[in-house]
Order: sequence, then structure tokens, then C-alpha cells
Amino acid sequence: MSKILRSSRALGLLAVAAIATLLSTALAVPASAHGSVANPVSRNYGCWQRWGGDFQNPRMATEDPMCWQAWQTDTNAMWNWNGLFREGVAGNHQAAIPNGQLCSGGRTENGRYRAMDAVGAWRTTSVANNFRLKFYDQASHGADYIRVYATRQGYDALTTPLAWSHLELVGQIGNTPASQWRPETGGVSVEVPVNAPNRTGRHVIFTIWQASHSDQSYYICSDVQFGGGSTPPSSPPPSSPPPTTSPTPTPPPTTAPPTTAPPTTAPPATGACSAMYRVTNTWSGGFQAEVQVTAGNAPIRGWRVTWTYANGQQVSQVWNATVSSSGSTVTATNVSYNGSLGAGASTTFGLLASSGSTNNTPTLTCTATA
Ligand SMILES: [Cu+2]
Repeated sequence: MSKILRSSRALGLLAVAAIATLLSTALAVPASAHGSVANPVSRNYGCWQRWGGDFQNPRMATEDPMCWQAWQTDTNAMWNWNGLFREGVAGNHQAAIPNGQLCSGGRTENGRYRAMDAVGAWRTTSVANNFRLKFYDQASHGADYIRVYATRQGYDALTTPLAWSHLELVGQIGNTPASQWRPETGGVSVEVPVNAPNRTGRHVIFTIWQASHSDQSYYICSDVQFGGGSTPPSSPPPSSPPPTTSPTPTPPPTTAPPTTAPPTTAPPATGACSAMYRVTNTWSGGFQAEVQVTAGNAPIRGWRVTWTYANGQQVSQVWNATVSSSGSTVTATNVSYNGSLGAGASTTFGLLASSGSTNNTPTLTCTATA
């Protein structure tokens, strides 16, 4: 009796496990087959690989916060990690994609991938200055070309939205039909030799895959750490042409210093917290700002910062805070991992916003939860 009970219970557990496996398999299969950069893994593909099976785990917020904001922004974008493309660009990539939006393909698909543009500490892959970029194509489209760009030394990926002027062409292959790519489970892959000398530390690798089946262009950001030792090729030498280190077709390197508005320090509020706002970068039609929140002389468990924009500025994206706007008033609240601050301790959050020619610095109010 008890034996029968036990075994039927075991069967039940097995069935649950089988269903769970089926579900996670169904979830793991992208809705449509295209591709992305597998190594150094792209933002979207990496976040899907690391968290696709566990995307609601709050640990992600602390362990991999850029992926967390991406999953929070649009879960569909993550399931469709391979669908970050535009159609009909006719090779005019720079005309199609505004600065600050390179990693989302110019907010393609109604901005579905906009979280890829967020600036911050995306997980990096260590690479040598010479490495092979691996592109994974689930649909066997082949390529008219793949172009690989690296940010110039001096670009600060932690503070600066990616612009065309930051990029230098560091590798490319020409027309390669899928029949010349290496067979993979569920697709094909190809490697692009990359030569990006004189770089150390964190950089962004920006890849354009011009697929061959139609005018479909993919725009993909990968985060790397140069100087992290050598990355041996994962495979036999490529059948692709050698890299042409031709100069980039982008405008001259205008790594202009960020135009920084003078910081405004809110008066240390009623013992609880204070907030400082500064514009860290501006471009035509928009800007990036950073807000530093500092606890007063006692620890706090949460904070809220409010301000009013006087010139029609509109926040489009935020990281390390939750933001709501009501008319011109903006309210930013801590997220789970940065609400608790010791006495005198600070945290920062960032935002992207649109603006006209006038962009006055607002006055901030900080309220703390003790
Ligand atoms: Cu496709």
C-alpha cells in the first residue's frame, strides 16, 4: 500500500519534472531563427544564456545588473536575442541608427531592444588584441559582409552612450554563403579575425552582420576586457578573407570631453539623504545624466529622488533606479540592490533623456526611508 503510494507519488514528481523540462525547452526556443555574436558574447545573447532558464531570480539584480534591467525592460527581447535587426537599410547604417542607440539597432522593433543601449557595467569577455569573433547564425542566412568595430582607447563604456564616432573598424569578412560557414547544432557559425591593437581595459565591440537572404542588417554589441590574456581560436583557421585594416568610414574621432554641467548639490536634506545631478554627456537631441544619492549621518533602507524638468526634457531610459514621470516631474526610487546605504554612503543611478537646446540642471529633493 505505502509502496504503491510512494511509487505513484514518484511518478507524479517525474511527470512534473517532465512538464517543467518541456516548458523550459519551449521557452528557450527563440520565436524566430536569426543570429548573434556568440564570442565575445553579445549583450542580448549573453543575458539569455546566463539567465534564460532563471530570468526571475532576484540574484540577477546584484550579480548581473545590466542583464537584470534588460530582462525587466522587455522579456520578449531576451527570448528573441537573435532578432536584433533592421530591414531595408541599404547599407546606410549610420543614417538609420542615431548615436546612443547603436546597441538596439536604432530602437528597432518599436524599441524592443532599447535596454541594450543602457550604459553600465555589462559583463565582459576577456580578449587579446588579436582575437576571432564568432558569429552564430541559426537561420543559415550567410553574410554579404560582417564588419567588426571596436571603441577607441579613451572611450569610457561605463559612462558614455555608444556613438559612431567612438568606433574603429577592426575586422571584416566579405560575402560568405552559409555553405562556407561551419555547421553547428541548430545553425552555422563563422569567425571573423579581429585586430584591435593599443587597447586595454573595458571596450565595446560593435558588429554589423549584413545577412544574404534579404536586406537584413543586424547590430550587435559585445562587451570585452582587453589585456585579459590571449583567446586561442576555438576552431580551425577560417576560410574567410584576411582582415582588412582599412580605415573606418566613420567621422573623425570626436572623443570630445563630455560637456558637464556644474553639479548641483541639494542641501543635505533633513538628515536623511541628499542627491546630486550632473549631465555626463550630451548629443543632438539628448543627454545622459548621473544622479548620486548619499545617505546622511544615519543608515537608510531606501530612497526617492524627485525633480522637475523646466525645458521639456523627457527621460527615455534609466538604470539602477525605477523612474516614473508625471508631466515634467520625475520620481526615481531605489531598486532592490541599492536602497540600503550606510551613514554617508553613496550610490548612483543613470538616465538617458531627450532635450531641446536648453537643458537646465534641475533641483533635486531626496527622501529616505529609515
Ligand atoms: Cu533571420
